[in-house]
Amino acid sequence: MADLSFLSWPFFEPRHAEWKARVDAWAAANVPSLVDHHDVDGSCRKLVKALGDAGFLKAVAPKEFGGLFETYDVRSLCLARETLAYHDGLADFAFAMQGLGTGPITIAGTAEQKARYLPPVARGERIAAFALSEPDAGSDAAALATTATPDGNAHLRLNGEKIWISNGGIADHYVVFARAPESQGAKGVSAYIVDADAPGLEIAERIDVIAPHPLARLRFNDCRIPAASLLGKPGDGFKIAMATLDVFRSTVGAAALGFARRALDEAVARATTRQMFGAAMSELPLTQASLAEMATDVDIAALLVYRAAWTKDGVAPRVTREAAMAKMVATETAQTVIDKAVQIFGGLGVKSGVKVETLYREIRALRIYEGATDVQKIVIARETLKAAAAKAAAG
Ligand code: COS
Repeated sequence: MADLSFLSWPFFEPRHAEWKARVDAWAAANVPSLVDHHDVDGSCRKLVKALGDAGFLKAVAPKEFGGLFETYDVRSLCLARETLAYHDGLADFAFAMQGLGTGPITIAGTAEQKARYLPPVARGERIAAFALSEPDAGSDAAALATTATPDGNAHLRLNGEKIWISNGGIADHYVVFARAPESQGAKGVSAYIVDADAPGLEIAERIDVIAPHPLARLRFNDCRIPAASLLGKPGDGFKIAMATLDVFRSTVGAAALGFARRALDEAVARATTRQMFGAAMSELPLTQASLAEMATDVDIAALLVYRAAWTKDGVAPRVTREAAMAKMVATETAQTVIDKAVQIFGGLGVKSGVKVETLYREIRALRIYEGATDVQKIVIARETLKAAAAKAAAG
């Protein structure tokens, strides 16, 4: 059982400890029977339905549309992701994507769009996806090339490709970012809700990765969508994407934190039971040094993740800097913590299916998706320089 003392930090209210305990008890009782890592599509469908039935997906929708909070309680999202990730990466994935794939609708949708898409996602009856990245536009998201061309007054045609789309192939809708023809840069981008059965939308490739989950390359071939699929105003798409990532980047850090806590717990259990040189391995100073570094890294990550979540929940509407720091540090430190756990396990640590081996594969993508560590550095540096310039201008 992971250390829960962090729940008494001032970032939290009593309801957060209750929420975490509920998610934890549910995951312990249900996740093992829901997850089959050889059938990720089937597992994710079952997980989404079960998370919906248990009421946890209500955390991704506003109260008015079948959810729990005014918009988001990022601390609750982070606690759910941390806890689910502690149990299983796919359980976390299923929860997280329902949030990311509806974030732009919650942030910028009309009442009609929200009423149509959010309640079924919160009940676990529809699966959501977020389609921003392209073969030639990953970190440089404003360079995306997919076009949305007017087709009469009431329709648009999408043309282009999206890649690394989580839930690609099983989603019921995709939030797709596309630009006006001939436009350039961030200002030309708009966001659209595209139903999975839209004519001209094709799953061009299913992608297998080291920690498998539903993932695809999408192709839009004169894909015809209603003009009413637009989210927000034309040209708002890039800002909608960034505002969505401001919420969900902290939660990626939380998932990494869950993986790291699990690795630390596994390492402690191993080190205290494994005999070496006539004593428990945990008696060896070198093992103790590793455990000390791991425990400290876990707390550093937790402090940054929950600082970002708490700030977003009540202090500041925009947490670009805090979320970027939380995501960068939590994913990087989790990689280090898990690597140390593998080392403590010795040969067993790289045996397929052993928990620390699974964590070793699961953590890697988190340092890349939703803004690679390198992007987070760009974001943090810009925010730091912007703040310094504003201070200088104010005299
Ligand atoms: N919230 C709201 N608006 C934002 C914002 C945020 N967090 N970040 C930027 N914007 C706005 C800016 O204010 C700017 O608007 P104005 O022109 O009106 O001032 C506009 O968006 C463009 O911003 P910027 O000039 O910073 O855009 P860049 O192309 O330079 O952005 C980064 C660069 C690296 C920050 C961006 O491309 C990025 O985050 N890339 C990573 C994308 C990603 O996470 N991909 C993974 C996909 S999801 S798996």
